[in-house]
Formats: sequence, structure tokens, C-alpha cells
Amino acid sequence: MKKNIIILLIIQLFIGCSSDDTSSKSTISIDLVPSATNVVIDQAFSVTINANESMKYLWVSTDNFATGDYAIQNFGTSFNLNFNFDTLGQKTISVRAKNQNNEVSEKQIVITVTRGNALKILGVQVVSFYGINTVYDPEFTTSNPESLADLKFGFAKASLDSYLSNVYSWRNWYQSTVIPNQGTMTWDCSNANLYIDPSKNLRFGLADIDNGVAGSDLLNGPPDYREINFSNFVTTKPASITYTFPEINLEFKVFVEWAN
Ligand SMILES: [Ca+2]
Ligand SMILES: [Ca+2]
Repeated sequence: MKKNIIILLIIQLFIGCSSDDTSSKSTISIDLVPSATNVVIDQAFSVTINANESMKYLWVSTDNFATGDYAIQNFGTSFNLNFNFDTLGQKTISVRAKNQNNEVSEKQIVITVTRGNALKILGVQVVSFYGINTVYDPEFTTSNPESLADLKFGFAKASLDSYLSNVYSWRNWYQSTVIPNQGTMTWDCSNANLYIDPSKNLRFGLADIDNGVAGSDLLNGPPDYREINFSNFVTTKPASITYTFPEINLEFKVFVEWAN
């Protein structure tokens, strides 16, 4: 019995040493080569990972591996990551790579994002929508203001599916607070840091909210959105832009701050 315990201890000691040795003697080593280290809002750029041996696992994170994108596949000795940022400041990109033996190499680079010619969305005002001033909450009588729609708008923006891919999909970018019973139909978004390259498209949606979830689409979809952009206004730089879609009685204004 005593002998068994001693053997077990020796085995544990051996395993302990062996795993320490593995990490300290990792043979894989990666380097990160960014296509740019100073970028502007929404600017696409790439980071090439170069490795001294074939990579079979990658984990890419911009929050020190709290979250991120990872995949297990044969990446070879060089692989391109794709990025764009729509918030300002310094971004730390962390990459963890593993070789065939699960040995690890990790590197970080810092990218600085400045505003460039991005505009900032300050607010939205809905002027009219499909079924304005009609009953969207039929549990209330027609004359009761509670029967009017409880408004919430959203913006969607095309964004990368993953740092490991170059595919863009429409994703929620911003969702407003709910304004009950039509109210002012006006939202202040100036604290939301909504910066966007004026050449990019946005999708706008508007819904009646019932108990926290979307009840009715106020664009009478499909489609439940309309696409807008700011490219026609880059020379005139108006502080407010009105978008009108008469076929669904939709009109709304976007209040913006232009870059200098
Ligand atoms: Ca209501
Ligand atoms: Ca409602």
C-alpha cells in the first residue's frame, strides 16, 4: 500500500514537471503583422499571423480572452484575421495559437482608432409611421391613449461574422429605449457613441413593444427595416436628415454631428 502511494506521488510529480516543461519548451512561436496600426472608425484592416510551424487552433480576442472568436482547423503557418472597429481609442488584439501538440504561443498588438470623417448620431425623431394614432394595444379602448404604440427603434449594421472570416452580416447595432404611447417620438442617443463612416449603410426598424418584447412591426413588413445612408450629405453636412418612405407612411429624422 505504502509503495503504491509512493508510486502515485512519483507519477504526480512527473506529470507536474512534464506539464511545466511543455509550456516552457513550447516550440511554436507566432508574430502579428497588422496592415495598419492607426485606423479610423469602420475601416477594415487585417492582421496576419505568421508562425514557425503549422497552427491548428486560434483564439482571437479584443478583451484579453474574456470573449473572442476561436476555431480548430489547419491554419497552416500564415493566416489573415479581419477587423474593423466602430468605437474610439486603443484596442488590444490578443491572439493565442496552438500547434499540433497543443503547445501555445500568444501575442498582442495595440491598434489606435480615431474618428476620421465618421459622423456621430445624436438622436432620432419619428415623424410618422404605419398606423400612427391608431390602436396597437387592443386591450385598451380606442379613446384610451394607452392603446397607442409604445415605440422602440433599432439600427442594424453590417459587421464581421468573426475575426477569422471576411464575411459581413447585418447585426443589431443600437436599440433605443421605449417611449410609451407614442410620446415625444424623439430619442437622445448622444451618449451612445454611435460613430459611423458616412459611406456605410444602416438599417432602421421601428416596433410597438408589449411587456418588453416587440409586438407589432411599425414598418408593415416584410421587410421590417428600411436602409439609409449619409453619403448624399457629406458636402452639405446638415445637422438633421429626414428620411421618407411614403409607401408605409414612414418619416423620421436623424440628428447628426459631422466630423470637422
Ligand atoms: Ca401603448
Ligand atoms: Ca404596446
